[in-house]
Amino acid sequence: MASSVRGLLLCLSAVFFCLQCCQAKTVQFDWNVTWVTANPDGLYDRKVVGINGQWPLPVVEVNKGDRLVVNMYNGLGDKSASIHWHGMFQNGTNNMDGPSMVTQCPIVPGSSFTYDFTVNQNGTYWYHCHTNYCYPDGYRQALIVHDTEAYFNDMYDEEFTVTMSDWYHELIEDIGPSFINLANPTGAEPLPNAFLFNDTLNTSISVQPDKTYMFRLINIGAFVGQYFYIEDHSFRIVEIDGVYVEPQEADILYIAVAQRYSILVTTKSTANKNFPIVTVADSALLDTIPSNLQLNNTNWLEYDASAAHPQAVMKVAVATELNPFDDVNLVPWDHEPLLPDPDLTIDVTVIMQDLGNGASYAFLNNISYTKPKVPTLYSVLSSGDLSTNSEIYGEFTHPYVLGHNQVVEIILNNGDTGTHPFHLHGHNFQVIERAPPYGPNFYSYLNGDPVPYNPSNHTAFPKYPARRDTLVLPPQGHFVIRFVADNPGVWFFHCHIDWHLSQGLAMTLIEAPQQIQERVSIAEDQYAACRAGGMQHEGNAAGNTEDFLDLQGQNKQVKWLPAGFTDRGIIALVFSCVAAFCGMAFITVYGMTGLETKKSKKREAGEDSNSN
Ligand SMILES: *[C@@H]1O[C@H](CO)[C@@H](O)[C@H](O)[C@H]1NC(C)=O
Ligand SMILES: *[C@@H]1O[C@H](CO)[C@@H](O)[C@H](O)[C@H]1NC(C)=O
Ligand SMILES: *[C@@H]1O[C@H](CO)[C@@H](O)[C@H](O)[C@H]1NC(C)=O
Ligand SMILES: *[C@@H]1O[C@H](CO)[C@@H](O)[C@H](O)[C@H]1NC(C)=O
Ligand SMILES: *[C@@H]1O[C@H](CO)[C@@H](O)[C@H](O)[C@H]1NC(C)=O
Ligand SMILES: *[C@@H]1O[C@H](CO)[C@@H](O)[C@H](O)[C@H]1NC(C)=O
Ligand SMILES: *[C@@H]1O[C@H](CO)[C@@H](O)[C@H](O)[C@H]1NC(C)=O
Ligand SMILES: *[C@@H]1O[C@H](CO)[C@@H](O)[C@H](O)[C@H]1NC(C)=O
Ligand SMILES: [Cu+2]
Repeated sequence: MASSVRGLLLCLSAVFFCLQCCQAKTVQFDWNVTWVTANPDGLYDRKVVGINGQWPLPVVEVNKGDRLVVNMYNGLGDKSASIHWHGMFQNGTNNMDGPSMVTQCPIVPGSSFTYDFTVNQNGTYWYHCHTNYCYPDGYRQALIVHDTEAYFNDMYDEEFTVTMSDWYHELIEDIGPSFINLANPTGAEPLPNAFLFNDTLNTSISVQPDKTYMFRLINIGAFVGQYFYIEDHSFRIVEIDGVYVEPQEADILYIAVAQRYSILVTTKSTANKNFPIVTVADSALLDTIPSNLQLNNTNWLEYDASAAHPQAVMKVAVATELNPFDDVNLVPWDHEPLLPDPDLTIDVTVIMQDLGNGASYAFLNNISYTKPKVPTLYSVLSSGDLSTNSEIYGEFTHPYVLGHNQVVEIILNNGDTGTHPFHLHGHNFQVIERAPPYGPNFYSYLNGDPVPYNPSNHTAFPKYPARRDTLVLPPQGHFVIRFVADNPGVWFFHCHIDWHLSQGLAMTLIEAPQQIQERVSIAEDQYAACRAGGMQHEGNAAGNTEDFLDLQGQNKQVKWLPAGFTDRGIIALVFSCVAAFCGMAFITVYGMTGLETKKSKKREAGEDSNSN
């Protein structure tokens, strides 16, 4: 009896599956990626990465179940590229994930690569270049997956996609080299010149009274998180990073780079006013705030185009006093319960420190991610039985081999005074603990030493933990996440601040390598991309195809400072040189004037905590 019922159910589900796949379509694009000129902030014309001569880039929209095929030709002439489909699990298609030297070779100018995968997820995503730092030059845009079954479909009338981002006037290749540099021992990140709202400014979003609108909000920036609110309107959060959540009333969000929120906004019944949509850049991330940088921006929920469009009245003097909703408290719509105690725990601590060349780097447990000579996925595929031995992936890719279907816990402690939005490829994860929480105490751990996670003294874990793919690590605080290793692949775990990624704030998870070997196959054009760039597509991290345990010649992080020589020493040295140099210049010009050198408060505090 029971088995015949089961048989019937199986049969029915097969029929449904079939119906679904018959409706699914292939969405195909040919993208010729070239430089074009744009001026989104009205302040400066610059070269940006365009697709088929166009910028802003096309928003990609698919239905759940569709196959997405993007044939990308790199027509930039002077820059390699690749595309990461941020938030896509790439289950069975790890080779389509996009990060250079993790799952593929960079696509050099003049060559092509075809991304081809099926989308079996719902919600709000984005795509961006994932080779060195290439996305801040404009190579990033929204990716929307429509779901005819979403529980909130009948709760709104119309939807809008809205991105926000930081924006630089200079090409990243022009500012990058002076960032990781002896002359910048504090690791001060380059300052953006503007903050864009949907790749422009001063936008009016036209609405009607007594209606509900869904806004898909995406921070596609490379560095700065933004607060978001609409004057005199609250809203309901219904999705984060592709995970539907129980509707949750809120009025201020903090959206870190790479995070997404879908919210429902119900309009007022009267339509004689327009209301500022306010975005405020998280100035706590900026080492200095130039007087001409507009941190807060006003756009409008426009009820009446002919009425006034007032500027926002700022509620607080500084952004950090805004009190955003804490995403840890969201409950996924699917009520996936707390995962059991982990089979594998990865316990890592973030620090920022100078290495022997005097430049500032970022570390997870003293390792600053340094790319291997062979993409890690290709090492998995060429190493046979040795694929389960983490040594072959090289010490400086910071590899962890995960067993198939293990429950994995990552404890991330922050020995640094900055916030770091961490992203895991290939999964979303349960957020089981974060301290300090969002709100007035978010910076409270800065009053003392960093507070690492203590497994024997933590708050009760949520019954149905929030899940997402990018989570903010608080200054000097910690977070703990869990996921099931049910998606064989090589997955990058990294800070999504592109500057910090370039400083090495990343590690590599090699999930179920034997299952990767069974499931993932590489198309010829993908290996061809390696050959076009003169790179190997077989071997260990050092490119050794004979002896996978011989890592001689692997890429290594810069050597540590000699014992006794501290960051502080370098900073003092550099600043005294700068001061002396400036001093001389001043003396030349003015005869004699005092000079104040502003040190980064952030780094000062950071060093004290590094020695624990
Ligand atoms: C890409 O666009 C550039 C500039 O318009 C053009 O010169 C080139 O032929 C195009 N390449 C391909 C493969 O379409
Ligand atoms: C946006 O509005 C401000 C203030 O009115 C104006 O100075 C600026 O030029 C506008 N920018 C763009 C890109 O429209
Ligand atoms: C934001 O920009 C995208 C791409 O240009 C566009 O498709 C979308 O409609 C814009 N959103 C709004 C609310 O105007
Ligand atoms: C995706 O959509 C389906 C159907 O609407 C829903 O049941 C499922 O919970 C959604 N997945 C997530 C992760 O929210
Ligand atoms: C808003 O911007 C103005 C001008 O950039 C600045 O003086 C002010 O401090 C900002 N307020 C917040 C809360 O960021
Ligand atoms: C990092 O290096 C320091 C100094 O060499 C050492 O004391 C510490 O234990 C290391 N930390 C980890 C997590 O390996
Ligand atoms: C446990 O954690 C709480 C909150 O962080 C702290 O106040 C308390 O002192 C801790 N207790 C022990 C025994 O460490
Ligand atoms: C990947 O697919 C397998 C089935 O092939 C499934 O069991 C697993 O849950 C999926 N994992 C993710 C993260 O989608
Ligand atoms: Cu970071």
